[in-house]
Amino acid sequence: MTTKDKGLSTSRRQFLTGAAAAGAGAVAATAAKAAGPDPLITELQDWASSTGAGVDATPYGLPIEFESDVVRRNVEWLTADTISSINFTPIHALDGTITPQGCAFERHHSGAIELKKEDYRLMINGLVDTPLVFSYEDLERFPRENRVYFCECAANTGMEWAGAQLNGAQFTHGMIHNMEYSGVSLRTLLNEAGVKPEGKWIFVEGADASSNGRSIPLEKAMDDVLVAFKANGEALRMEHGYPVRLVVPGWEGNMWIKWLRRIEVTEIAVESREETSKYTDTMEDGTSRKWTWEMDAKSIVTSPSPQMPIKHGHGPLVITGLAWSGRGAITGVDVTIDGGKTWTKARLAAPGQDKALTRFYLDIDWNGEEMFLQSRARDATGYVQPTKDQLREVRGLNSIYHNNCIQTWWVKSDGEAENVEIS
Ligand SMILES: Nc1nc2c(c(=O)[nH]1)N[C@H]1C(S)=C(S)[C@@H](COP(=O)(O)O)O[C@H]1N2
Ligand SMILES: [Mo]
Repeated sequence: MTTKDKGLSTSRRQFLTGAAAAGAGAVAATAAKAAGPDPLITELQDWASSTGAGVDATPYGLPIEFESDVVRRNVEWLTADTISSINFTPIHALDGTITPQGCAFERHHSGAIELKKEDYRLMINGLVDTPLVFSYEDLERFPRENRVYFCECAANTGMEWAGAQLNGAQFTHGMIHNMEYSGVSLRTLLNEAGVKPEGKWIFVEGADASSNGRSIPLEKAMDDVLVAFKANGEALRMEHGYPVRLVVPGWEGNMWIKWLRRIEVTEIAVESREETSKYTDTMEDGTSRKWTWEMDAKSIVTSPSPQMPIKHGHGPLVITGLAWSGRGAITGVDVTIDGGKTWTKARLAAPGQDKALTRFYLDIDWNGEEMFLQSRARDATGYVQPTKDQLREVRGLNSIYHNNCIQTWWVKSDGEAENVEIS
């Protein structure tokens, strides 16, 4: 692959100069058009013959209408009830690493609630020296931090255990978003209340009807957890927990309590519904895995993919995707186009960040033959993302949560792609 790679850059150069000189091959269609005068170049266009929209037209801007398909989507059979439900981030159509709030997946157990800052209260009670209640304004007066983290629902890719099912990266891997959070370290607030020596856990709950209560070991609570009120620079959107949510870096999305209402310091874990009957995985022998908090290293090719077919024919092709790990930074991503026979190191757009999405690229010269496209992530602990078969060997077939297996897209010679399994 390495020697082939070197060849690629040459042919890429030839291709690009060829295009400019109206060359043949893959560029035939473009070149034919370029042979005659292109009205888009030679004629005065509407958008240049009159003035555009004024600065008062969009006090708060929305994406341009031509991008109206870059939206959250549901899977119908998963969404019989839209109140206790989930939708998916259009990861296939995004680039970079930051997820705009407007299209970041949502997961609610009892719908998104409207909670005003004035009505917001956060209580810390239980095994503390001084039980405390904070208003929103109180929280704003503690030293603030800014950090970027991914939030992945434990059920992401959960529909793919038994076989390839959903046709698109948005549906197979879109229960994830990655934002820059501004907020107060939970450690700061816990220290303000003073945790008693018997305090070993916290139980966190939201102000919504479900409350979504979860237990978190004190060690994690005192480590990198944030009480966040801004995401990507602006207030949290209602659906992401306005005005305040918990950010639990690297750990399953269910623990990221939205509309955060109460933190109780306890001696033992509460073992709530969300950590017993839900968010546990039944193994082959009938026992259940619990406390599976960390999200294992995972990656996905976002393009080409079923919702992002190759439309430009053979020649230069940008393969891109995302990688992440709940155990730290991504240190490498490999990509294969032949179903895992040969792997090539992908280029990371930036060095992997702690518990945040990493964008990768592989620039190839596609010969127009079908591909079995996969990506494989590696994290700072040395852990390597497993194949589907390897994961099933350990976990069996009764799981829903924590499916971090390698995904395969079958890209056909016409550029269309399909979700498949290979073994
Ligand atoms: N209060 C509250 N917090 C909650 C939930 C909820 O229903 N209520 N859902 C949880 C689940 S299962 C996930 S995956 C994440 C999703 O966060 P998002 O809606 O911002 O994507 O929020 C978590 N926090
Ligand atoms: Mo979730």
